Amino acid sequence: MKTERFDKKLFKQEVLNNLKTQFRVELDNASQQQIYQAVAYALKEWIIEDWMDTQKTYEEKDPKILYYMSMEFLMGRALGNNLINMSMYGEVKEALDELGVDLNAVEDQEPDPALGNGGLGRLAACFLDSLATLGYAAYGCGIRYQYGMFKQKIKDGYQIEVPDEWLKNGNPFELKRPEYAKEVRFGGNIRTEYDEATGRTNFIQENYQSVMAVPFDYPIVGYGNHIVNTLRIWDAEAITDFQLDSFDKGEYDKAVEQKNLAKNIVEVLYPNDNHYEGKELRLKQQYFFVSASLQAAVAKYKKNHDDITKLYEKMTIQMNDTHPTVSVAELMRILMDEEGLGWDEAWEVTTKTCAYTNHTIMAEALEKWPIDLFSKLLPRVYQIVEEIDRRFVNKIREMYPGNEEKVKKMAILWDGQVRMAHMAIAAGYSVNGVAKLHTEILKNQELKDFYQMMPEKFNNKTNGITQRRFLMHGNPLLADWVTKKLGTDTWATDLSLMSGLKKYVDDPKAQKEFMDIKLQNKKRLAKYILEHNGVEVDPTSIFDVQVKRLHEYKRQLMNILHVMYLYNQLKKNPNMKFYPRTFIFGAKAAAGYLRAKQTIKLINSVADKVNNDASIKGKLKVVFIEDYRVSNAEWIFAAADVSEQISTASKEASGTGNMKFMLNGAPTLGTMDGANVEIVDEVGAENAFIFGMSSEEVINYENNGGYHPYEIYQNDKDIHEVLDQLVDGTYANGDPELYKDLYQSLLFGDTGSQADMYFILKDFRSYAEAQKKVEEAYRDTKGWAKMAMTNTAGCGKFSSDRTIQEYVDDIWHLDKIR
Ligand code: 26M
Repeated sequence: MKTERFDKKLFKQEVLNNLKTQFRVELDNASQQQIYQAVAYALKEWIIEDWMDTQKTYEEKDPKILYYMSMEFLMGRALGNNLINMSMYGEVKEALDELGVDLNAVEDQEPDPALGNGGLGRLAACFLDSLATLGYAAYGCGIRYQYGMFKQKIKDGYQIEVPDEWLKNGNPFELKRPEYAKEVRFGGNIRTEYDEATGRTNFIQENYQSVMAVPFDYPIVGYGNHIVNTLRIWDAEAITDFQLDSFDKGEYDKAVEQKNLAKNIVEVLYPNDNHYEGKELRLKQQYFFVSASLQAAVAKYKKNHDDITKLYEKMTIQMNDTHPTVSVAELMRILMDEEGLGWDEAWEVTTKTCAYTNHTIMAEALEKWPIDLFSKLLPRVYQIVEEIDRRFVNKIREMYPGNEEKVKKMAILWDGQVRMAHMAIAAGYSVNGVAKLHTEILKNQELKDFYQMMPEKFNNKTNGITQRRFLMHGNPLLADWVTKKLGTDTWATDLSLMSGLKKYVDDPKAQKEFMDIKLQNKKRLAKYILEHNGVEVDPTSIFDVQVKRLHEYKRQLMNILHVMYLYNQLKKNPNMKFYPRTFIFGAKAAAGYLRAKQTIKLINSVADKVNNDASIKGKLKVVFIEDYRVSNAEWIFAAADVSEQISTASKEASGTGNMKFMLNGAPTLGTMDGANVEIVDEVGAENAFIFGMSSEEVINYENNGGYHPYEIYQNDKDIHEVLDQLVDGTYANGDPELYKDLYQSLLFGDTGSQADMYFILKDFRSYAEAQKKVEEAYRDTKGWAKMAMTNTAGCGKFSSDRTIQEYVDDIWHLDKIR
């Protein structure tokens, strides 16, 4: 099926044929799902050729390979994206039109592969897209969860979690590779045995349980370059009877246990974002995919190379947060126990191979495994961690003689715990943060001692996003307009060209075209909202959007409190000057995060009340979009006027939604946090609405025991009123208890935690003022168009292509394939 040019007739034939051979149906009788499958399989035939060619080229050219290790890949739908990257979207749309089939409806049949929580997982997906597009040999390595991120239903305003059966109808794009299966061992004990012949001590794991890790490969299609990389995610299968040692055969209990282990290990993605819980199964997941991936990577290297001590010349491992950092010890194990290297040789290879990215400074996200859990599950790996720690502590003592405070702060093993970040930093050749401010906070606060000891390891890599999905696919109207204005479509692989739009920001015709496209996209979203929420929203109102995971530090609560405040004003003064506004929220809360769930309920309660109050004449609407995910995100970004990025300064490592809004022409309403700082650098303060405390101020308060929100409550009557409404039943059918916890958390805190830990009341006034400025700015139609266009024109830096090129230049040093 190798064709430089798309053959429409052939493609249609393929689709009809697939319907017949797979489902025994003619087009007229086929369900939409069957049509989706038939189209996807037809496309796969096109992809496979490029996939095989790419892998053959890699074999021949022997480039250095990146292994991007991540517990999460939030890929989103593949069909439309693959069509875009293969430059086949328009033609396939036409082909299907001729068959009387609507490509949009077909795309809508694909379940969103949601093997990720939020920012970290989506970043991994953008990185894979950019790596393939730039022509670098790379594997994404992860887990093929049976159930990805839960589907969110809203019932009576509450979040309900529904299992995500994304594999129910099979997956046309995946390829099972049983020939690369690897065994992964857990538990048991380690027997040491002196080997006379080699003079070495062997470490033999006994009485363990094991599972087979079986990889499934997904094609990652580069844009317009025929390069197809691989996302390799591992499924678990039980070791079958005939694979058991003869000694083990007949051990019925063990066979059942191993079956359960295999079933449980890949069952479900933990739906926590930025929050660690010391669950044994989670550690099993981590070791499972790390061990399988590294075994496969080393085997691949050995196929074409003899000298294992040069491994780092041909492969590098990027650890996406601490989740896969057991890689460090597992690579040491493979190099020593299986490849026969001594400690020093193995350490040199490992420390030249592994690199670590930090994505958060939230203390509750740091992974610290209890030693007894860790050592029982991974007895040999734990021995290695002990030795890494012993040597690292020696090094600390050498550098800081007599300073046991340093040991306490930096040791890997401390207080009965394995501190995973410390191991990653001790062993990694690179440690990076994900935005300038974040990296500075790492260097000067969170990881200060490590930075002082090993400054050469630290570097910044500001995040980015792929314009192929978030503009070309998500906003085709704007994409076409940009191409027309720039006279080229090469911004698809060079987003810096967007700056060429700057010359149009004052051009009335261009302004009108730009805002017209925004209106079309707002109408598309309004229709979606009507269909899904039964709420009518006015496409000419300001679409003010906050979509992201629900977390206290992201302050969705501040946003909705501000809506309550506006509503109070409108009620008291129905004729006040007020530009119609639609506040749009989308967010999943971790299943066990009560305060986050209460916030969702509150948003929905406010929506109910406000949307049904005829007295405010529809000037204010509130919408909570159910099941926020990659596919509906694409539409939401395209339709947004205002991008809410309102985290407590210092808490949001980077944010990437902020960049997707900017790309689509929505100015940022935000704090000086994460990558917002760099967005303001690019567009200028006059093209954003910045408010609130700086990160220094926040950190200062934190170091001095917080502040007194109660004083604000007493002195500010509007805030007083809004807070009282949390406990007087206004939004709770008279139930004063429903939002009591939210109220308490703001004014008094819990035992052991500060009142209003995220400075909501402290920043409230400044937020409300910024919101007023938004309204004023929006009234100035031309001024707003200019501001929106300036954001789109200024987004060049935030392509993940730029980010990946920086990782390649400064960290990975990969060879470019042409
Ligand atoms: C940890 C332990 C157990 C279960 C789950 C976790 C866990 C899962 C996801 C912890 C953190 C997780 O994600 C963190 C994350 O998404 N961080 C975000 O990363 C983005 C990409 O760098 C940044 O843009 C965001 O600012 C940052 O919050």
